[in-house]
Amino acid sequence: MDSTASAGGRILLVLGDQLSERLSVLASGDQSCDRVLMVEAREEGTYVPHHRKKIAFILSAMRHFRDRLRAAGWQVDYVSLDDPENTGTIIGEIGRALARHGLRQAAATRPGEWRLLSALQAANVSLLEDDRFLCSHATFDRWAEGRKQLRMEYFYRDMRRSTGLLMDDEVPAGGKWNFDHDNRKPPRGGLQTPAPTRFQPDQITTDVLALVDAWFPDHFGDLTPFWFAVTAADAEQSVADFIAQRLPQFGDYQDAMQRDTPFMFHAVIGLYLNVGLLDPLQVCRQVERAYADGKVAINAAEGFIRQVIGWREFVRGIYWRFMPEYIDRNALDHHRPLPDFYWHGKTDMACLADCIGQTKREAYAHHIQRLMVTGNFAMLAAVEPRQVHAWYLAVYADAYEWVEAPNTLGMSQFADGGVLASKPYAASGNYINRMSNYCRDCRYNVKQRTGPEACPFNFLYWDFLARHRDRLAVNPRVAQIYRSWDRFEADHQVEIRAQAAQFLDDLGNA
Ligand code: FAD
Ligand code: DLZ
Ligand code: SF4
Repeated sequence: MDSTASAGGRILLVLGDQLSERLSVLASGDQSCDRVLMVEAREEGTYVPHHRKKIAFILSAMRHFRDRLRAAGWQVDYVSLDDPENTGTIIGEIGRALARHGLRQAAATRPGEWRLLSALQAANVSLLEDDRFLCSHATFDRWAEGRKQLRMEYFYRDMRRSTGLLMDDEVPAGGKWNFDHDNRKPPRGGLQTPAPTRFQPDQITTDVLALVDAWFPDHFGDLTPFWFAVTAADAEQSVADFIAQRLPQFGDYQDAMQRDTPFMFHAVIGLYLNVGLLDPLQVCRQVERAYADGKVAINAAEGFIRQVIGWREFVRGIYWRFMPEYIDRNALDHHRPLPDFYWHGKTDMACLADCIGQTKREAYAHHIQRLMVTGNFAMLAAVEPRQVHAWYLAVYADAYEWVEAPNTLGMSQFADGGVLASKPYAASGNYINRMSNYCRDCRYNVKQRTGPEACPFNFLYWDFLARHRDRLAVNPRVAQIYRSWDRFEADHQVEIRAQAAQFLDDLGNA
């Protein structure tokens, strides 16, 4: 029992992304007098207009978890979305639950978002650490303290040492910390990719789908077909299938994109990790075992483990260290509205149409699609980072602010001015052409920089660099690109900038 427990019992709040039986607030509880509270809250579905499939996933996983808790002996108050008494907010429901049971204390595991953290603090809910992560806030702060720059690679090495993952005593397995260099194969010749395991909706999910359809009719995204796992057992099955079928090629094709191939060789487990259906260390140990058994090469195992114990933990550390001001950062002073086609996918740019189309269907895009297509375009088009952030938070089934915001504002928009990334991930159409087969079927010509057929990523890229020269040219990693710009004829530079200006004007009026 934790020190805040009272003789009369407490309300133990379990949020929709806290569906782990070893959650700290449950570990602190007493089944004989405490009551678990789970709430389907309209506000949580609408503070950004979440994808319909994402809402259905969370609510169905919550209902399955409720049943597990009850089977394990917990008394659970579960407030469904259509309960006429439901106030629609987590805080409102904590108040009602306290009154209903004549209790005075409520406790929760710290939520994954500043907004809810402040609300729970204001409501006097006692908060426990979320120890499902491998790096605590205190450990991250100790690591970050006094460093001029926070770079994932060094953080990751410490995480390898502290977890012992892929370590031969003090030495990294395979002799190197990072095999990223081997993980850049383009999808030449068309790749056959085994799809993630699809689960049939059971009665609970079927009921939730009808509820979400009725309650969120105007939200973005296709509700069906719905095939996500909604229990820990099924999520574990997904991991086993990924390791057997896609992990062997995960490393090689980690950055590759192929039209109509939404999942490539990716794990598609972020959504399960982030709600607690999977344990990150356990998944990494399974991947490590596949390497030890000779089933996958080091570049695949290391590439995967780096994402989970490196990037995932690193961005969380950044979020909590720099919030609340982080969310409003706009280092490049970008103010254009998010183009409408981000919500319907209708654009002649084949890469964007494919990435947004699959986002609408699946609530999923893999990392390079998020970073180098939708993210890259938004940055080149000078879209306001907060609007980009709200879009990413809404549309992906794995999106929660602690992980989404640093990826969007820091990695993809450079809005944090370089806290997370050493330079902007800006690229012309050339990168997309090298790493995908999108350009082949596009109405634009990726080889042209200006003119009616020119790929918009090309003139927008050079215009972006020209606009931000004062800020970016001082970075030695970017300076060399300006030498190419300086070699362009003055007329060509003017042409590029005029075409970019016209394109962005038209975008605003589309
Ligand atoms: P895989 O590619 O198979 O990777 C395995 C796991 O590694 C992922 O499930 C995830 O847990 C972890 N991982 C990989 N890259 C990252 C990363 N950069 N940061 C944190 N964890 C990572 N990830 C989210 O979980 N939620 C988000 O809201 C989110 N928003 C993003 C927004 C932008 C603009 C960008 C560029 C990236 C974002 N990511 C986010 C990171 C990454 O794109 C997703 O984690 C990944 O695509 C999830 O698919 P997967 O499970 O198939 O991952
Ligand atoms: C994202 C989400 C949604 C859509 N719905 C609920 C809900 O009805 N009840 C709930 O407890 N949690 C939900 N969530 C997850 C919360 O928004 C999440 O806990 C916070 O954003 C913190 O990460
Ligand atoms: Fe995208 Fe340009 Fe290639 Fe078209 S030509 S798919 S817009 S990168």
